[in-house]
Amino acid sequence: MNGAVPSENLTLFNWPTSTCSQKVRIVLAEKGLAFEDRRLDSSKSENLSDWYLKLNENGVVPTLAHGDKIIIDSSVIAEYLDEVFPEVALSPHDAFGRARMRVWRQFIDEVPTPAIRVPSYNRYIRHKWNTMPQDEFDKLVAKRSVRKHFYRNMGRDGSSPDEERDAIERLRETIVRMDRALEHGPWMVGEQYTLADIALMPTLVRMADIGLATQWDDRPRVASWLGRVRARPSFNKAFYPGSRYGAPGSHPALDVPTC
Ligand SMILES: N[C@@H](CCC(=O)N[C@@H](CS)C(=O)NCC(=O)O)C(=O)O
Repeated sequence: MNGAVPSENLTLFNWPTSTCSQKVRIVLAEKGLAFEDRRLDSSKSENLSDWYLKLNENGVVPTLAHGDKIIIDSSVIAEYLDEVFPEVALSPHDAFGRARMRVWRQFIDEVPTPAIRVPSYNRYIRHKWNTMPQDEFDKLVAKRSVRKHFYRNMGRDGSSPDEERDAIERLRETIVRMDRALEHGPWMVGEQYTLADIALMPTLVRMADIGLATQWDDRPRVASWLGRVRARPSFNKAFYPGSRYGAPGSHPALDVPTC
């Protein structure tokens, strides 16, 4: 439990270091919603257990249970929470503003979210895999659904230098777009802090934690945006000790088999 009695019958199945889980934890914190924090054991691949696959056939975290309703996919969960608990609004009130925010959602889910996996695995996680016998690795990969091909392509040794370069290029493209949008800030879609800010934050925190903060050395608007999101009370609630790589109190990298 996250220090409060769940008042809305919300349970979040997640794990500390997952960027998609962090996104939903920020939404919950911004809205002041109490929830049961059900942390899956990623070192035991609990996300692939039969009981969890019944909740989320993709075998990924997070999953939200709201009473007997099950919602999957972090962007969908974030919008669901914003609709069902509108008191603290995290979306613009006008349709055009919401459309601009959702353009960010599409871009984030397509570009930086898959890109950040590559340096995260290469720099932290592959050390877990490359000491594992090949047949054990193959079995774990075969159990996966949506991530099977990513793991198979990556193999035990991590992604190739070309793939890492491409991923960093996509992350850099994200920073450049953010910088352009922040000209009309202070937030990604203007005056209001929205789900677009929340969805970007875990990727930038991860970039900083794995040595990629230099990507915004020449983009002071992005650096100050990051300072502003980190100054919000929701930040420390969502990024508690043990939920970040390379940060004080961080999760021991070798025990983290997934990002
Ligand atoms: N589209 C999903 C993606 C979730 C996702 O990829 N979660 C990662 C952790 S950040 C995961 O569970 N990976 C499991 C694995 O690699 O086996 C969402 O946004 O919730």
